Amino acid sequence: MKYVKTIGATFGVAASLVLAGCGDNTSQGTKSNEEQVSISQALDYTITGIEPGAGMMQLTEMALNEYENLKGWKVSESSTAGMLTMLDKAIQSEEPIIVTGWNPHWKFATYDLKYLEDPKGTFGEVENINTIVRKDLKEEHPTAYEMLDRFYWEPEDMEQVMLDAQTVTFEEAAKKWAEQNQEKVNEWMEGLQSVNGEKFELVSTPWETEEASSHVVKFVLEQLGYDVTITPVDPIIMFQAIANGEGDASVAPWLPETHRSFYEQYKDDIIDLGENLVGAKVGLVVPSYMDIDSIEDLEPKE
Ligand code: PBE
Repeated sequence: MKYVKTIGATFGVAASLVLAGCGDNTSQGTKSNEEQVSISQALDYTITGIEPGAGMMQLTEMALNEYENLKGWKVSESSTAGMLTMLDKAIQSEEPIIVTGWNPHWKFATYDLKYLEDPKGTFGEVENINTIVRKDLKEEHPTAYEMLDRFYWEPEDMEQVMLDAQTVTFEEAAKKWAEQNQEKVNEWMEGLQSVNGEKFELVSTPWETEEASSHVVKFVLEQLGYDVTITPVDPIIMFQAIANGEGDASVAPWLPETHRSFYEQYKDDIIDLGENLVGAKVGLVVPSYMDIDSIEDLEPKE
């Protein structure tokens, strides 16, 4: 699917003009024309969100507090699938929409989208995905600990698994990736002592990015002889489970911003093995045909 960048074909042209090339406060002078509906009004001052437990939802709430021009705005709770349906519907009719978005994600390949500039840096610049393990993992499961410590891949690797998983299961997509990237997988396994069916609990979150990474790690740990379970939970529960030892490890924390508050809360009770991926991103995302570029182009609700 490819969407042509035109200005407000179905959404009023007046609305686009109000915001076109505006810096701060521009709508003030144009209020006289009652016909004009700004993008902010058309959106009913609402950002389309995802699952209430997502780190992104917290960040978006923070943005609503930090940006004065977002006074009176709200973020709607939904699900990732619900948000994607709303995004698709808006794009089909070229209407405005603002969603909580992130990379890696196929929506950027499917639609023509852009991140709104974030001058206050609420959503951070680059996000990383880290590996965390429970405190006594190194002593109890040295092989798994060492493999997890070595686990590191690129956004393109994760995207490959996510792309394949659109037609096959994540299990199969992860296996295929591992088979096509033997060299990398061998490095993660090299010299490690195999185990004999020991149970291993990987705690994850429900998003496709984490389905991809968790299934690749599961596959490799299984090659080393572990019996691996993946349990997807809300981000806060993931940190909690590693902190209290109910789960063994997670490759799902997004840092420094997305899961910052959860991380801060549990950091003394977990072992952080550092990044397993660098170059993710989170932010407010809009279709490219929308005539706004920055969060600061939005108007407060009067
Ligand atoms: N996400 C995808 C998650 C983490 C991975 C950005 C939607 C979140 O907690 O917001």
